[in-house]
This record gives sequence, C-alpha cells and structure tokens, in this order.
Amino acid sequence: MSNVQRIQHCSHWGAYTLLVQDGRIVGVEPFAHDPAPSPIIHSVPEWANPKRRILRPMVRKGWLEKREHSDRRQRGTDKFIPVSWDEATTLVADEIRRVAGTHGNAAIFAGSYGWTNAGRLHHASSLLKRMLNLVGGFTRHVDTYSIAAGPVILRHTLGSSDACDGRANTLDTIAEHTDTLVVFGAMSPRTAQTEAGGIGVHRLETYLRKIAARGVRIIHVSPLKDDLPDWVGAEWWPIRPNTDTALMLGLAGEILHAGRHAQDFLARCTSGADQLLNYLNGSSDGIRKNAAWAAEICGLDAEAIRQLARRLVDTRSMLTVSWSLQRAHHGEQPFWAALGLASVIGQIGLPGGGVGYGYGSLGGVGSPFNLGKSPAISQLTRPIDSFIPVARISDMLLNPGATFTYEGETRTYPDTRLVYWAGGNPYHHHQDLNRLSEAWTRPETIIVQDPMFTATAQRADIVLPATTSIERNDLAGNRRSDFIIAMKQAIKPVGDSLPDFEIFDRIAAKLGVADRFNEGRDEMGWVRHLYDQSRADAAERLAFEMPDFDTFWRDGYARCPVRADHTFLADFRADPAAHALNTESGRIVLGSETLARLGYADCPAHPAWVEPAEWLGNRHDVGDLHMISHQPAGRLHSQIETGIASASTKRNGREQARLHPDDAAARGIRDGQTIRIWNARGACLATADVTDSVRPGVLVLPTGAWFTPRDGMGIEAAGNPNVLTLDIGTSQFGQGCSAHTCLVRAEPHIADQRDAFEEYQERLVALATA
Ligand SMILES: Nc1nc2c(c(=O)[nH]1)N[C@H]1C(S)=C(S)[C@@H](COP(=O)(O)OP(=O)(O)OC[C@H]3O[C@@H](n4cnc5c(=O)[nH]c(N)nc54)[C@H](O)[C@@H]3O)O[C@H]1N2
Ligand SMILES: Nc1nc2c(c(=O)[nH]1)N[C@H]1C(S)=C(S)[C@@H](COP(=O)(O)OP(=O)(O)OC[C@H]3O[C@@H](n4cnc5c(=O)[nH]c(N)nc54)[C@H](O)[C@@H]3O)O[C@H]1N2
Ligand SMILES: [Mo]
Repeated sequence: MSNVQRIQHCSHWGAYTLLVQDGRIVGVEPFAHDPAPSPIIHSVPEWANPKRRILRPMVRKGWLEKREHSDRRQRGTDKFIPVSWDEATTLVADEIRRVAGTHGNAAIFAGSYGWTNAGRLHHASSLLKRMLNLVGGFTRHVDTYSIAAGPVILRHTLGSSDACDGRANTLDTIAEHTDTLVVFGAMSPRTAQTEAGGIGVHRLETYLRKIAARGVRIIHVSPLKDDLPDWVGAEWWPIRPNTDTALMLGLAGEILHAGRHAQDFLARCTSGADQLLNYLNGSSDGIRKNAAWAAEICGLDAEAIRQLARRLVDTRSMLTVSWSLQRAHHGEQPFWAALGLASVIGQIGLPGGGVGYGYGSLGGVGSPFNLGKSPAISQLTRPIDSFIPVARISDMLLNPGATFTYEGETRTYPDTRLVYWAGGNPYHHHQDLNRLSEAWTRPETIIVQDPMFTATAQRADIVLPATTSIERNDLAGNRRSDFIIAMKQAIKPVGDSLPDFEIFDRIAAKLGVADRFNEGRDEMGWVRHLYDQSRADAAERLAFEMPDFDTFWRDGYARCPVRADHTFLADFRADPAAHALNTESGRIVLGSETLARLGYADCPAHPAWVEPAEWLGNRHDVGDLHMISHQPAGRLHSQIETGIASASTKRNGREQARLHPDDAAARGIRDGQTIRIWNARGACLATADVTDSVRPGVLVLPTGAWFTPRDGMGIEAAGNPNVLTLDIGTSQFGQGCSAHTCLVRAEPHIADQRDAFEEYQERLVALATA
C-alpha cells in the first residue's frame, strides 16, 4: 500500500501500530516485542465510528431551562440541546462555583472512578482532580472496584498492599522453584490481556508454559474450568462460589491437626497466631476446621483436601489468589485466610513459596516490575479530606449525612449536589443498577465527559465530548510494565470532540486557574515533561539510562528499569525484627487487636468463615444459580463494546451466559436460546451457552454489555449483569464491592430476537436529535 502511515500507539490491552491512509485506519499490527498480543487491538478502529460517539457538547433540555431546579427524573429521557464549547465550559465553571459557594466543595463528587484511556497525560479523572484541587477540592473515593477489601485487610495484616499490587513473588521464581501451585480463582490470559496504563509485553502464557513444562502439580480451585488454560494440565476443583475461605481454613486445620504446622515461623514472624489456631482446632467455637468441614461447605471431596494438606507441607508450595475472590461479600476473608494458611505452611519468604494475589488479574502482575517512576500528571495537593469507599456511591447519593465505617473509622456521607464523571462508566461498573438509577436522581447536576455516548452520558445534564486516545498525543506506562510507550495521534478528532487536557484547561481558564493547571505547557510539552521526569528518576535513583525524549518518540518505546526474580518477604523471614512490617506487631497479623477492639461480626479478629449474604449453601432455594459476573474476554469492561473483538464473543446480538447442561435441562433451556436471568433486583436477557466447563449451580455472565433497559418492562436487553448484582459493602471494615456474591434464576425467554445494539442505538438517536 502506498502512502500508508505507521503510527505507534498503546491502550490498556497493549501496544500496537495503527496503519493510517487518507486519515482513516486501514489496519492494526501488534507490537513487535509482544509474544501474546491481545485481539482487542483490532477493535480500536471502532473508536472512529461517529455513530457511537458524542459529537458535540450538549445540555439536557430540562436542565438548560431550570438548572438545579430541573426534574431530575427526566435524565435519560429528555432531549439534549447542542451548545458551543464556550457555552458548555461556562456552564460547567459556573456550576462548580455555585455548588462550592453555596454548599461547600465536599458537595462536589469527583471520585470519577474509571479506567479512561492508557495515556498518562490525558488521564481524565486525574485531570479532573487536578483542576478541582485548584478551586477548593471535592469528595473523592478510596480503593478501586478491582481491589478494596483485599488491600484494606492486607495493609492491617501484612503492613502494605504490595502482595496484591504485583510485588509478591514474581512468576519467574514460581516457574523455577514451586512444586505445588494452588490457584484460587484464575490465572488467565483472558484477564491478563489488560493492564492499567498499558502493557508492552504479555508474559503470563510464557510463565504458565514454563510452569507446565517443569511438571509443577497445579490445583485449580474455581467454579469455572477455563480460568486456567487447558494446556497447563491442572487438576480442576470446581468449588462452590464464595466458599474458598472455608477450603483454606480446612487445609490449615488439617495441617495443624497433623502437627505439621510451622511452629517456628508462626512464633518468629506472626502475631495473634493462637487465635487462629484455637479457631482451627475448634476450642474457640466448638467446630473443628478440617477437610470434612470444608468439603461440606465448598462442595469438594474431603479426601482430596486431606491429601493436598499433606502435599502443601511436604513440597515447596505456593498459593495464588485472584482479585475476584475479594470482590465478594466478606472478601477480606479469603485474602487473610490465604495468608493464614501460608503462615501455617511456613514457606513465606522462601523462593517459590508463600502466597501472592492477583496473578494474571492484570497483565503485569507477576511479571518483572518497574522500579522507576511511572509517568503521571500530578493531581496537586488536596485542600479538603472528604471521601467515600469507591463502591459506596449509591449509599452516598441516597443517604446524605448518614454515617459509614471504613478501616475502623466512622465518617459521614457528604450532601452531593454536583457529580462530575470523566473517564468512567458507573452504568457499567456499579452493582444493582436499578438502585443506582434511583440514587442518580438525587444530585442537582451531573456532568459526564467521555468520547462515547455511554449509558452514563445519556443520563447526564451536561455532556462533554472527549477525543479518544488515537486523536491526540500521549504516553503509556505503569508500575507493572517494563516499557513506556508512545501514544501518537493517528486521526483527527471525531466531531467537535477535544482532548481531555484541553477541555479541563478551558474550564480552568473560566475558573481563573489555567496558569496553575497547565504550568505553561501544551500537549507535547507535557508528554515530554512526563517522560523526562521518569528518565531523570531512572538515572538518578537507579543509574539506569533511558533514551532521550526525541529518541523515545521516534522509536515509539523505551525500556524501564525492572526487578525480576523477586521473592516476597525474603528479608523479613531472615530477620523479622530488622525488617519489621508496618502492622500493629511489626509481624504478620493472624489475630488482630484492632479488629478485636472493633468487634465487627462481618470482619472478625482472625481469618474466619463467615457466610456470605447470598450463596449456594444451606439457605438457598432450589432453582437459584450463583452468578459470576467476571471480566469480558473481548473487551475492557464496557470499552469498545461494539468492536470486532467484543462482537465475536456474542451470540444473537447479546452477551452469552454460561450454565451447566444439568441446570439448563432442569429449566428447559437449550444452547443458543435467549434466556431471562432475574432476581428481586432486576432482570436481563442473554444467550444461553450450555457447557460443562462451569460447576453445576453456577451461571457465568461477563460484565460490560452496554446498559439497554427496556422502558417500563424492567428488563435489560443486552445482558448487563449489574442489574442483578448486590450493592453491599464487603464488610464494615473494607467496604469493597460485592459483585461476585449474587443469586439469580434463569428461564427461556420466548420473545423477539432483536439485536441489543440496535435497541441501544435507537435510544442514542432519540436523545440526540434535538
Ligand atoms: N458485576 C461486576 N461489576 C464489576 C466488576 C465485576 O467483576 N463484576 N468489576 C469491576 C472492576 S474490577 C472495574 S475496574 C470496573 C470498571 O469500570 P469502569 O472503569 O468504569 O469501566 P470502563 O468501561 O473501562 O469505563 C471507562 C470509560 O472511560 C471512557 N474513556 C475511554 N477513554 C477515554 C478518554 O480518553 N477520556 C475520557 N474522558 N473517557 C474515556 C470509556 O468510553 C468508558 O466509558 O467495573 C467493576 N464492575
Ligand atoms: N479482557 C479483559 N481483561 C481484564 C478486564 C476486562 O474488562 N477485560 N478487566 C481488568 C480489571 S479492571 C481487573 S480488576 C481484573 C480482574 O481480575 P479478576 O478479578 O482475576 O477477574 P474476574 O474475571 O473477575 O475473575 C476471575 C475468575 O475468578 C473466578 N471466581 C469468581 N468468584 C470466585 C470464587 O468465589 N471462588 C473462586 N475460587 N473463584 C471465583 C471466576 O470463575 C472468574 O472467572 O481483570 C482485568 N482484565
Ligand atoms: Mo478492575
């Protein structure tokens, strides 16, 4: 092809080259250094499709007429009126001033959770926070939907969240030293496709092949068989969802009853171990935690559990726990119980031994990690300290002034008048969307900034169209990636959209703080500056030479200083006093004084089995299925839902729900049929995928289908599982989201076979044709 330009770019799913001819993308090629590129790169051209985009700034008709007195129930129904950028930015700046002046800055909620794009300059929520910190601040969020209960409990029991942030044992050491690997959840190329801030090299499969080639015995504990690739040769233990804590405690109990527990390690390196051991041997509650006890709860074989317990202490053993396990009611417990089990085994700090969290949950977890400074634009300092735990958004909007607890503190929800969301999609990510829809009627004003006409943007008062990353210049990088990658502009902005930095710079100008917002730099000035900061840090702190900016920009990538071959807590194990952890005892906490003082029934003072609110245990009704709403294979969350990689995972224009042949037969469901999935919170449609790769009693429906409610019928047409999920905190302590705790029913749906995209698109046309 003649006159085809080759343009280096990167997204959360990896680096790639865009082939551009006459201003159009005509091809996508993977990054030459990537052994396992993600198919999602081929969805990128869909970003340029104007049908999916917000083409100009728009204001909801009712809001334009009545401002804070508008009928907020018309969100999502009222027509939008197009306005100029000058009008739009004036409306936004005036509204920020009004709310801050009348109600105080805490009445502005700008937590704005979301993955936005991989660029470190045009990182929408960071820029929003930077701008608002210059005018008095805002209410923010803490933790993430990905991990909240996990890091909260690990900070108290292990002194930091490093072990779940990609700084536990690196996978190269596991491939080399581990004999027995127990995988709780997944270690899947499906989720390892993505990494927040982009990834140069997808390495999970390379490590898994090494692990398999060395004949490591792998026990895979998950309700879904393909959470580990077939070729790894694991033994599948199809556990009942949300019961892993019982299995971990049962294994620890077996080891204790056999007298094989690591007494020396427990004494030297842990505190409060007696509380855990007394619970395991039943002296604290009269119930012995052993294989038989665990088997009953988990729906697994008791003898297999007994044998595994022996093997864990006879061989070098490593436990891995996916982030998904803590995205469930009492999600603190599986993370803490795994730490307890690893302590009882006593191999923490030895090569290939111990416990780690989130391997493969993101592509960089377990890979060599970046020791340098990852490029990031500063959010500046916070003038106020108002926050909510990230997943308590509906609670906050519905209950202004009410109290909530977090990490042992009691705080108050602010009275939110203005919500500004940039680069996130709560109608994708939040649980119980019908409850969110009620909460969404509470704020006086909602501003959404996004390239796509998302379900959230449809329900805003002011929508600001951002460009996608391929319409501007930026750079990608993060703490778990060994490359910084150039993200070069490939095409012109679609419609009247503007780069996020430009949008906030214009609003900052109206608020009189542009100088401090932009510090005198334009887009390329900032890209250069952020790169130079990382380069200088690598040189000064680590004596690592990165190429100069012009070389980086010409080549399209630069390598960062990384650490491979890392054994977590090796120093601490060797000398616990000299390398004390940042916990109440300086050691691993297995019985917590802090939690004992708090006395929370839903987060006890030692790792414990506490029944989740919904599960397939004794109290469920026959006919219930436990729904796992895991990450979608063909896209990142709701991003590029209509792209080729995402569309190829659908059937009959809908998301597919996997269920076991026995469950399908019992309900008269045939493979490929449209089914209705429902519970007391909502209902959605999906296409049945009948397969014995799921445990009986479990239904797997990926997240990310664009929220397409049918007016008046209470049914969602595209297969968005969050109309069904439960919106409660993991516990009073961690307050994470409990997405994976959810019972549903399913039945054949005798109705039209309409493509859900078409229904979605009709709504967009109806809203935007003013
Ligand atoms: N049931 C259930 N729910 C879940 C989960 C689950 O396991 N089960 N998982 C949870 C998890 S782990 C997460 S992280 C969340 C993810 O939730 P989100 O991060 O909110 O999901 P995304 O779809 O990635 O939303 C990103 C938004 O940013 C927009 N965007 C992309 N690029 C740009 C840009 O350059 N500028 C601007 N302004 N916007 C941009 C996209 O169009 C999209 O609307 O979902 C959570 N929800
Ligand atoms: N392709 C793609 N990759 C992604 C994302 C995406 O949207 N698309 N999102 C990214 C993000 S933001 C995050 S945070 C990570 C999340 O990474 P994870 O949390 O690891 O991913 P999930 O897909 O939610 O869950 C992994 C598996 O855990 C299993 N599981 C669920 N509940 C239980 C349980 O109670 N016990 C056991 N033993 N297993 C259980 C399910 O079978 C599920 O398939 O994924 C990232 N990777
Ligand atoms: Mo996440």
